[in-house]
Amino acid sequence: MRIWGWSGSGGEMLGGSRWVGFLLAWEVFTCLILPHPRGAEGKPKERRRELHLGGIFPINGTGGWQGGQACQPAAKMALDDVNNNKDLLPNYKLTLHWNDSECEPGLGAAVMYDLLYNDPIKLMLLAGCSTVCTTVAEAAKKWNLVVLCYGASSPALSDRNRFKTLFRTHPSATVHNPTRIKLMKKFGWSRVAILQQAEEVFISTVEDLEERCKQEKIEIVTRQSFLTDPTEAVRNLKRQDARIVVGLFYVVAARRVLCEIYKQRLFGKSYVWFFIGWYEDNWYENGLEAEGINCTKEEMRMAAEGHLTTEAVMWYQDTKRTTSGMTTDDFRNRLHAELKKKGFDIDNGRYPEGYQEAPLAYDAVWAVALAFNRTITQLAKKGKRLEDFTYTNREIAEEIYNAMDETAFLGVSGRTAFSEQGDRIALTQVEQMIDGKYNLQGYYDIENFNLTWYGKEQWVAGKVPQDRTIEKTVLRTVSLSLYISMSTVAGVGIVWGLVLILFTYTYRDRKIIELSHPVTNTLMLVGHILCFLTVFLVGLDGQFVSERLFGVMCSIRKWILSIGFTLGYGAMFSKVWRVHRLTTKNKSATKHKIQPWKLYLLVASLVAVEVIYLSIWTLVDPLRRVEELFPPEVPIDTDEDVRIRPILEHCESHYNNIWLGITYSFKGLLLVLGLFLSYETRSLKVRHINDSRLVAMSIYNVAVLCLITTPVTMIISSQQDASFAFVALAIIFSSLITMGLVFVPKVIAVWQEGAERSDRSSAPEGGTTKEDEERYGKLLGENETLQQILGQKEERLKLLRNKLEEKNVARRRVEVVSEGERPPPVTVPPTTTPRNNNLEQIEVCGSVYQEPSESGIGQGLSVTTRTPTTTDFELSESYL
Ligand code: ABU
Repeated sequence: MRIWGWSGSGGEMLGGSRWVGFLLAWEVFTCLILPHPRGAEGKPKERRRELHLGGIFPINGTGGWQGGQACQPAAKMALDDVNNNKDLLPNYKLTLHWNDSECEPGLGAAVMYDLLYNDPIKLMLLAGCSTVCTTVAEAAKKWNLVVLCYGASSPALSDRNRFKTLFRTHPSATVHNPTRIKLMKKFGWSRVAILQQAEEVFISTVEDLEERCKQEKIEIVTRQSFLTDPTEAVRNLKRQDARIVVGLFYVVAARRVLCEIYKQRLFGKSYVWFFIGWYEDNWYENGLEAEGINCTKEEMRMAAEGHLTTEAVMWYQDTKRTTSGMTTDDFRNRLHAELKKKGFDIDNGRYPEGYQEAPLAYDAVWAVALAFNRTITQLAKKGKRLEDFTYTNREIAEEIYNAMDETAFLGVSGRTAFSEQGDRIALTQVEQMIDGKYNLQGYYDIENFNLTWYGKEQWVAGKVPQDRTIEKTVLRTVSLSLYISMSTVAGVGIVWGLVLILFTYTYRDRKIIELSHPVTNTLMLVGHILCFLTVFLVGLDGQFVSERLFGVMCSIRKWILSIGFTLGYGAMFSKVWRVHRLTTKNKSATKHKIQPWKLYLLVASLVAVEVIYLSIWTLVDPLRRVEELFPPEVPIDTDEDVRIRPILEHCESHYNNIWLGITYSFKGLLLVLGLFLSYETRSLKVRHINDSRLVAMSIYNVAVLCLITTPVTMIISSQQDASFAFVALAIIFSSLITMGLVFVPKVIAVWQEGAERSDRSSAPEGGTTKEDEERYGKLLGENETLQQILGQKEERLKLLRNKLEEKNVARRRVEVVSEGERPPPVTVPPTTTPRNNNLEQIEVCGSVYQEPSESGIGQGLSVTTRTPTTTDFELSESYL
């Protein structure tokens, strides 16, 4: 490894420790052989003693901070200036021995050991790049060496216990954090993310930032770190919907991050990136090819547009002359000249890395000179000399340390002094990239919490980006047109129900109404009206009622629908139930009239059970308003950075499933039982419940609709329109069809009766009327008469048969007595009556029954008649 250095006065390059001997020999030669150089006054110049410094500069590395590119020329300038300043270190000359660390801690340590294990003894070390400074500063104390870092921002270096002999002219990276927090508060960002390279400098900065965010109640939504490849970390930021991101990384990593930002489209109006401000101005365009970055300059520029940077102010802002005698502009001009000599295209804005920190390197050398000056004075008081320092001399080391601690001067980087932790106190500046160039936006004085803001920031679309996607909750409500149409139909149903109640009451004495149990029918109609009413209530959602009222509405509609269903269905159920009971009883029982109270009792029992159940439900675990949240949706009709979070109101109890389970089990059982009874009694007509078959049909209709609707509405409960439409249509259809089936025939019959003004009434559906009754009685009488006639005829036949038999016996006897004079035998001709003559036709109840004769042979007629059962039932064709 080569160690390069330059002599403070001449600046010529020397290489390696082997040259030290040559140097000494040259010194001896010049002192003894050559004439002494003369001062201005022509006096021989006193020979200047050399004070040696060790320098570690990051220059040619591929990662980290290669700030030595500008800092090394700046340090050389400072060395020249110090050595040329006759008031400073008189009779001494500072010499710097340095090498490149490439910002690699391992290489930096090797450079340090080379400096320390090779003569001359170094009085102090200068170092740059946090990772190298950390290594060097931790080790240097073993050699009683003070380390001064001109380019290390790691907050970790502020630990005095760990880095006992460290000073730095570079401010700690923590100075950015108050500035960042200040800006976040200024722009109303309370949700931020952090993306960092996995280096101690950034880790410790982030720890400090997290602490400050916590104090200021700023949420850190995610903290992503990466070693070299930021791809996944940037993707994670996108997944977490990070909008305001603080990025902490060295410049090479920054380019990779920026390219990924472009690929993930994490730039533009919705994003703000905070970058570190010490990258050179055109950092995002440099080295793209060499570093294998897969983005064009234009893409990088697009991604970089609008980002903010924070940085400690490293250039003295005033025009005053500094301790070195230069103004900031003088320094800049000289530095530019030096850099141009080194081949940097400064005129075209091509600054080397470390350009920002160059004043810090310059001031570092001045700080050393000033500290040595003070140390020499202090040591002189003790009769000691600075040049007598060895790596084991703690006394001189302490003097150097104390002198450094007390050093304060106005440098080209501003006022240079060191805190107790050896940190530089500095102002921070904020810049924003606008049209590819950094624009100064303001300063923040972290000591006085004073933000100077110029208000020149620019945002895409002219609006400060949001720290998150604003989520607007939108209540999903039933479509108004659907609600109105369903409610209109339900309203018609209610009116129709009321008309039918009036009709039933008005014509309650008509046989057709009377025999259909008008009270039960009225209960049925009331039930249907309540069900229609529920259609209005089911559609009354958040667009009509407040949240509190919605909860009350839940219970009201539950009660109304349940009671309505129980009345409507219960009334129908009671009819088919009675019909079925009658078919299973003996004939004598069926001869009695049906007791209406039995129907009412059944309906009342069902309603009572319902009321008890609903009361328990309402008291124990009442229904309340529950919100169902849907995944956020991106609105298509707006440019705003919003997402819509739909919510849907439901009525639920805490133990909803249990309550629904009980409800559906009970009602399901009732429906299935109703279906069964309807099927069983499908062919029966009962005189005293003349509309039982129509009611059975209605039960089919209601049961089928309920059994389909209930599971379907549970499945589609998240689709408010479909769900409402399904429930409403089920209620409307089942009620209207039932009302149509049961009541329309009655209305027609009554209407026809009234229109014809006739005594005869049509019996709808073969139902029994008054005329039927009379005809039925007449037929019974006829039947009895016929029975009597038949009995008489039977008797007569029997008599005739007996007589015939007797005649035959007498004839045979005559033949036996007069055997000789036997007359020719007499044969009785066989009966030749056609078969159908053996049948007697009897009309019963309008039906013709044909029964075969018991005696199909012989002359006698044997007629068996079947007496019709005089029950209330008649067989009829099945309607199914
Ligand atoms: N401003 C450059 C800091 C470099 C570093 O801390 O490593």
